[in-house]
Amino acid sequence: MSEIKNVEYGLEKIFEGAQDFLPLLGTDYIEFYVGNAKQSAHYYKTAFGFQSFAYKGLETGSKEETSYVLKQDKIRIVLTTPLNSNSPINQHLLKHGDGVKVVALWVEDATKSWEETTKRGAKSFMKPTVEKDEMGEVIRSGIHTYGDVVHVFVERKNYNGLFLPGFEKWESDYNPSPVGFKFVDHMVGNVGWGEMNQWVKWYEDVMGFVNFLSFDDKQIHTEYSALMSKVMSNGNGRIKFPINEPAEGNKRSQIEEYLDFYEGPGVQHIAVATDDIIHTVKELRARGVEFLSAPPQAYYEDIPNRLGAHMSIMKENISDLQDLAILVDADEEGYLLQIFTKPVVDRPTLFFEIIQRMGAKGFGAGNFKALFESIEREQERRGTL
Ligand code: TYF
Ligand code: FE
Repeated sequence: MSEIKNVEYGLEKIFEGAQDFLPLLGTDYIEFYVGNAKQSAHYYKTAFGFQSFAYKGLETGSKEETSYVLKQDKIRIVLTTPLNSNSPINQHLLKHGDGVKVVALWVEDATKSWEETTKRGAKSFMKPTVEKDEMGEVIRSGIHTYGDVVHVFVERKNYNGLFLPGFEKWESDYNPSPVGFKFVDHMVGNVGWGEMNQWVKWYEDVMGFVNFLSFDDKQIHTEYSALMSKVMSNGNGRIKFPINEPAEGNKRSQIEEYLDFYEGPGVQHIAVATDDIIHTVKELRARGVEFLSAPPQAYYEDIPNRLGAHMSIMKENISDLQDLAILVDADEEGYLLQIFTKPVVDRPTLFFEIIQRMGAKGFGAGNFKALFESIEREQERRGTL
């Protein structure tokens, strides 16, 4: 069912096409605008094993907004809420509900990143701005991308502080253990009908990314719904942004459902890497995280067949995977294990993916059918299919 655009994806070869006017060192942080940052922070600690890291709010002199920063290995999330009705954050909350506002990227030079991208057509969100404290200085700049999402470039080479000037260390007596999240593997954006290719071109032209995998509606469809997806990557492969758009099907595409409830394009899912998905998923389930339901028995029976030669290197026991509803897929280079949470907000919008790559560089195309059927079972329950 899945056809991979660049079949021999020796990655160096693919990334050769990428431009290096925007060298990216990694994901710096992901900022969510939420209605109640205190309660969201408790949820991300309790349920997802994030650790208390930094804070700004009334106590630190921040009068307009409160932000909690949580960390788990290389992942930093920032949960921000407005403290009064004048804040522009309210507009975002009113329209979208809780969601991702900032996908911040770690760079060597935030000024150059802003200049290179704005001169290629990016709309500025934030001019290069120096923020200082006794630990040094951070320079940030930002550009708008799809919907109300922005990319902020963060330069921290002259900074030894914890997070950013203005934040204090957040010490808490409540410290649930981590669940094994390591880093952000990819972050996916949903864009409007017919808009995918213009955003693909935007990531190519403005950010120097390359399109390294594509899935069209002939590959990605079930009996009911369809979508199209193209994966964009930067030159070193550390930043991967798949972009989805809805396609015409017999019923409402999950992407259309997202666009209706988010009231526009936005971040659909954040995929976090673990090196022990069985442990991670057991922990998450024990802490109340809800996942999409498992595919039928036949899916698990077919795994040896689908994995072929990779079966001999597979360490996990199929019945453990089935018990936890974990999905498996393989490509030329290895296999991968993945699972998807139900939406983590009340609107059917943002969700998380947990992924363990055992050599595979793909996105689980062999799982799309089973995955989309589980999503449709949820849409059916919500009456939104
Ligand atoms: O990121 C991906 O491409 C995979 C599969 O609505 C996927 O995680 C694609 C579209 C979608 C949900 C998951
Ligand atoms: Fe994904």
